[in-house]
Amino acid sequence: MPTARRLAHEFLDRRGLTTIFGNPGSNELPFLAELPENFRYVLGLHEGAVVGMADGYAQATGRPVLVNLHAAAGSGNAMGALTNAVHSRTPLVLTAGQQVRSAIGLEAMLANTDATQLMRPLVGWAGEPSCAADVPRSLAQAVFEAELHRRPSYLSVPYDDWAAELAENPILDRQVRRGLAPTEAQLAELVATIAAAKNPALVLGGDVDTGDLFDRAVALAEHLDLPTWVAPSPHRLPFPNRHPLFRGVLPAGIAPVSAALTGHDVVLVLGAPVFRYHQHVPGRFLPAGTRLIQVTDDFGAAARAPMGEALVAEPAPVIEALLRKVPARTAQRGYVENPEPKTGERALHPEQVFAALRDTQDGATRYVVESTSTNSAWWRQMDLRHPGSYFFPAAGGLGFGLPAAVGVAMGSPDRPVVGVIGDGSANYGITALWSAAHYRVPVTFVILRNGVYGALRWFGELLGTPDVPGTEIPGLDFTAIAAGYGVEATTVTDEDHLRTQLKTTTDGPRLIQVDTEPTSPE
Ligand code: TZD
Repeated sequence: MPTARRLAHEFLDRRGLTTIFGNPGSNELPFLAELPENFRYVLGLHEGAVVGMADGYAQATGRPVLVNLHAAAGSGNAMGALTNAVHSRTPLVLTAGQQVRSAIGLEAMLANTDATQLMRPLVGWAGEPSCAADVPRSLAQAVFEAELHRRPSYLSVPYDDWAAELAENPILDRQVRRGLAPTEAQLAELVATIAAAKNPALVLGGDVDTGDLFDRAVALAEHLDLPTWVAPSPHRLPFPNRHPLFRGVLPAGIAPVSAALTGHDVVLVLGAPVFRYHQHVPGRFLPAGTRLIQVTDDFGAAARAPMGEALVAEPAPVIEALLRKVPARTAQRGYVENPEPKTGERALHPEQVFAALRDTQDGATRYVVESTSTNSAWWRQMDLRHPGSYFFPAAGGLGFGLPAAVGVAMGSPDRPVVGVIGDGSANYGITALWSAAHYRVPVTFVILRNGVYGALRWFGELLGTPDVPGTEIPGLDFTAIAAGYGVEATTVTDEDHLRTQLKTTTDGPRLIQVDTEPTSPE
């Protein structure tokens, strides 16, 4: 008779979840024993880095990924990074080892007390099998919950369950698929609304890129000559940022969004919450006379929106219906040039760094960005034309960028990957450098060293609290830190040196530390 472990491995194998990101402890060892040869275990040295790498890998591959955490302590360490995975809707399947069943109630060391409550409200579903015989089904549920809800799930398994001998299990053959198409009537109404609109606009969210709809979104915007924004606080780029129809990233405040959309009678929002505001700037949610229609397959995002209409459906069939049924208008195509980069006085301006990346890196490069005060410089200087070119921490939780760059590079060996990381942000996920070195992951980390928490200084001004402590971080040397983790590194201070460095390639990880001038994100 097969063991619970054998059935679990077989189930994961059949579903293609054969790369496991983890940091193990004693409770997890019985699950990891006898791992089939085609499985790969990617070790991260801290659970924040484990989840960041898994998130990047899952986003790059478009597939659910198994994460193995150690009991309550490892799960707790993972929670900060998990906030990002929740908002990027990454289907991470988190598993954690539990004490043996007889030791949970008496709270022996490493008992995960109330394990199913620990990760709420971040995970969409959390479970612990009620008996060993229910382990394979529970694991299947954890995978399907993550895939169907596009939200991390969590399964805690007592470690004495894995050796239990069980009957063959029909769970191995299950197929669970997702398909949320609108009805014909809903499509017809939407088509009529857009066809009748005098001055419609398009707002795209990260789900458009996640759902492989980047090119179709361009086709739609060009077909209908739609001015196109990216929804506030983007974690992916769903549209080429130098396209003549691109109007930019909508500001993340209530009144500024309303101001930006003024003059449009219909605003079609595809694959985004409405909206992910950040700085609190109260006002009208929408300009007078503007009708907003949100199409999302995220039930929660539709339910909690403060205004507008929502159609809960995948954006893909909506895009195709509009392309087929609304008559074409003439639109501009192609790409517009970037402005001249601003220059720094005492150190490089971030715009000089980004212009150098744009000029030296392959056009298909994937960028994982966690540099918070350089936002406007980034969009002014980059020219991103390909799907899956941009990844940012979706909940603003630092510690995503460096590990996610490793995960994205592991998940897409066919495209170069560059992590653009602030000198503050880099510290939260720094141990991923070791994984990058250990697995020889081809990834370039560009660390922008401005010596401060730049975004916080800007926010301090915004909130009328400019004199706060804790925003200076002098004295960090990432070349020394990188050397300690086994990653080769250099410091550059001038533009020519930066460009020369960026043109060289290696088959493993490397880190370029660039001294930059503090700037404001707007
Ligand atoms: N801790 C975590 C986990 N996430 C956060 N977002 C913060 C703290 C607060 N925070 C920001 O929101 S931005 C920022 C902090 C500390 C500064 C990041 O500094 P940096 O980039 O050097 O990476 P800039 O360009 O200097 O802002």
